[in-house]
Amino acid sequence: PSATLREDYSPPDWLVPEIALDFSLDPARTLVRARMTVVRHEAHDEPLRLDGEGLKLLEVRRNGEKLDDGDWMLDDERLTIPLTGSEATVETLVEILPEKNSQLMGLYASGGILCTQCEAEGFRRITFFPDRPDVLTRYSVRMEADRKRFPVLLSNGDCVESGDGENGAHWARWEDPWPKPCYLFALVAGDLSANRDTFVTRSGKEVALAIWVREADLPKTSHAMQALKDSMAWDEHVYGREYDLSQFNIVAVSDFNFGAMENKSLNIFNSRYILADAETATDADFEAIAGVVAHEYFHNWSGNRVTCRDWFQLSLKEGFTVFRDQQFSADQGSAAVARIGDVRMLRAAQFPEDAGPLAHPVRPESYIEISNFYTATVYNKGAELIRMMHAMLGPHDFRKGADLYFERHDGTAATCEDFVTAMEDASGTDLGQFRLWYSQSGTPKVTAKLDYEAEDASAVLTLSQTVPATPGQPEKKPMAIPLKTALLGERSGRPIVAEHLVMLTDNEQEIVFEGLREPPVLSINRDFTAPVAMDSEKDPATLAFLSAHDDDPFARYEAMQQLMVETIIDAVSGRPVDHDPVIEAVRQTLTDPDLDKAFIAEAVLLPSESFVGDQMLIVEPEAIHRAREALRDDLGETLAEDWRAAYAASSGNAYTYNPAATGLRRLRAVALGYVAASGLDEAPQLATDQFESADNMTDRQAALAVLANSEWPERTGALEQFYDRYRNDALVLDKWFMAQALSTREDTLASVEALSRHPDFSIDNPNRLRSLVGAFGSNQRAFHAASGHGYRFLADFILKADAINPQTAARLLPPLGKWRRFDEERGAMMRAELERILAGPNLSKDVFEQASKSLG
Ligand code: DPP
Ligand code: ZN
Repeated sequence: PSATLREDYSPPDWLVPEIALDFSLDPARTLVRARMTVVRHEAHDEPLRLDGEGLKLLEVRRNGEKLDDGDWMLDDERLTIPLTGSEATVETLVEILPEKNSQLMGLYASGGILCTQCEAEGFRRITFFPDRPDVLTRYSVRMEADRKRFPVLLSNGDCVESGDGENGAHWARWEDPWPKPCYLFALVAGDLSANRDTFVTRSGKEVALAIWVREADLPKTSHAMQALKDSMAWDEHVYGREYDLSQFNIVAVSDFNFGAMENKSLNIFNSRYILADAETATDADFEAIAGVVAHEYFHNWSGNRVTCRDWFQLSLKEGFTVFRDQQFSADQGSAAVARIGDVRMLRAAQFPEDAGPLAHPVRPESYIEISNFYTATVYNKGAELIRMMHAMLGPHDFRKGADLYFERHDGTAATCEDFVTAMEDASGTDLGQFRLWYSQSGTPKVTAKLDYEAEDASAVLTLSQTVPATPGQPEKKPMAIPLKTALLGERSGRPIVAEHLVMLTDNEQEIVFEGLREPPVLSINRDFTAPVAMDSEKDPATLAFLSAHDDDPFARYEAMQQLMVETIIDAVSGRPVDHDPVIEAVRQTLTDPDLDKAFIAEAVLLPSESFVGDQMLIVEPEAIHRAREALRDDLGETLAEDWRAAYAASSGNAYTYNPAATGLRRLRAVALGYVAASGLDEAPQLATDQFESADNMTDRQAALAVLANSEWPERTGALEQFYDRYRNDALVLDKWFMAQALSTREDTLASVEALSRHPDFSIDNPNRLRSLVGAFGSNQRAFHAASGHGYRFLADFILKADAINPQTAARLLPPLGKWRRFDEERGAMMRAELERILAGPNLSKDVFEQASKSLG
């Protein structure tokens, strides 16, 4: 397979201002007639080339006239039609087989519903078309289907006509007035019921809202509906962006590669990001639903009104939209806790990517399969880039920049460069060096050292940066790194130099602070201003001080995390271990009455085993597990009374969903975990009671997780009960698989292997596959079992899944790419599995690219 390069971009030869699509829908065999107007774009002699994949071509017409086979050319990827003149009408008729479409790209069937997924290159699996985001087209869509099986027919825009057909069929015609790239096309046909509502925009236009699900799921749609209305209001209020059509539809389906898709006015969602009620969804699920509903809605401006010129610019819409949904979520509850969550996610998914063989810039230079670039780098690091511009420009100028960007590029396909230029022009800030963030991959490493001169009451801050070599980028230039910085007084614990933005732009830089009233302690990269790995050479006492006193909640959390990580790494490395500073810091935070409960819960949680592993040159999974468990047990035992008290204080409330209540449940879950670690006799009973009497899924799942990690005899019964209770609810059953796949017990690998033969396991459903096999790949201890059987298990599944759904298969692969970070035996076994995958028959481009780069 060959690579597509960013530098090879050239504008389309032919534009398609209009298309009329006519679907004769049947899951077994669907006919698609496409009539498009094509217009020559600038002067050239190129024929019309239309992308197509897996289509059975039945007919081609040019300007109304049927063409013979010799008049056009067809290969695996393309239909080529010679055209003269500057404009023509081209018509094709193709046959597709939705029921056989297991890739879930193009038109497919999910639980009796016909639906589409076109981003990035799925439209070519529906009809022949120039499948690239810089071709913007007005769509008119007619569809006909059996009325009984498919009573609801939806597409983009508005339904302008409908009626009855022959033999029990009915039809509808939808028109979308806004030209759009084909990846935003959508169609749905099915037996669906709607939760309907309305939203009145600030200029007084009424928008009809509907969330379409199976009838039995209707009661689970109210949270998503509220999130949609909140998002619509938020985007008007914060970005001045109003909705631009008279209806907005969301459809939830059970089989979906992504979380959701922002098709113009017809969002299609993975049901896990729509359906929720107290009994079946956790607080984290509720938050994720609001975040994804907001994300897809925000795409209407950042993605749809202004789209991407080519797929190398994916972060233009994704980075900006993730930043927007993060801002939205921060506004819904505790901003500090939201920020901690963003960073946790970035560090769990993006930092390892940036440090491994699949590292790529936020704006990649090349790809073999674009589906492989829907990554944490493009999304989450991309969002951090937007956030840094927000920090450098300030909210006022950032908004001016966003306004200018929308004004300049509305209705067009733009680039990341266009976005940065708009920010620059609106604010007068020079972002020249900052642009390197788009082209250089790798997480910059920043060291910060503060030297205090008591005699002249001054201090010198020495900052330095290095950007590590990454695949294809051996040499790096210094980046422009914004760092919110303050100095705290060592005696008072108060800020003595107020927070301000320091720009690190050279390899090394010195900053002098004068007039210091007392010895200073450095607080830097507050609120995680820049996505860097910070080494500020602080001793445990200083970290403990900051974890108790830093006035920036993120920095406070960060100091505690660092203290915990260093303590665990000391133990792993065989250095003398002192748990006391961690225990004391946790005690102070846990018992601080002024702190928000949700914040306490985040702050006292130990870093994950994989995060600790990521900080080591060579990861030692067993030793990390042991050291972390030892610290957990010590924390549990030494602070047993405090955990019991925190548990009791956060218990006994009837379920409600609001930030205060979710904070209490979060702390309760964390406290239960530590009570379990304390070895208190009552722990199994406490967990079992919570499991059995919970009036909501957050508490029940938290107890199940503790039980699933335990060696207690109560474990088996709890897992059985959970299964019996929820066996008919696919989304909850996913949690059951996941709790076992994430268990830190010794026998997890064996139990995951057994679960993969469970009658409810299915490799075809991406959610189920991810809940078992995906979760297992992220379980450092189990996946890296010294036998190598974890590697073999994952590789077997990647090969099996690749034959069904290459996109989803390829996303399971990254854990194997970490082989350089493990000892020789493990590394060799991981490489052997990658090689076995590469030797697989009929390997997809998706898996080929990930496996070959991972070996590289
Ligand atoms: N559906 C994916 C997202 O919203 C791709 N656009 O991020
Ligand atoms: Zn998105």
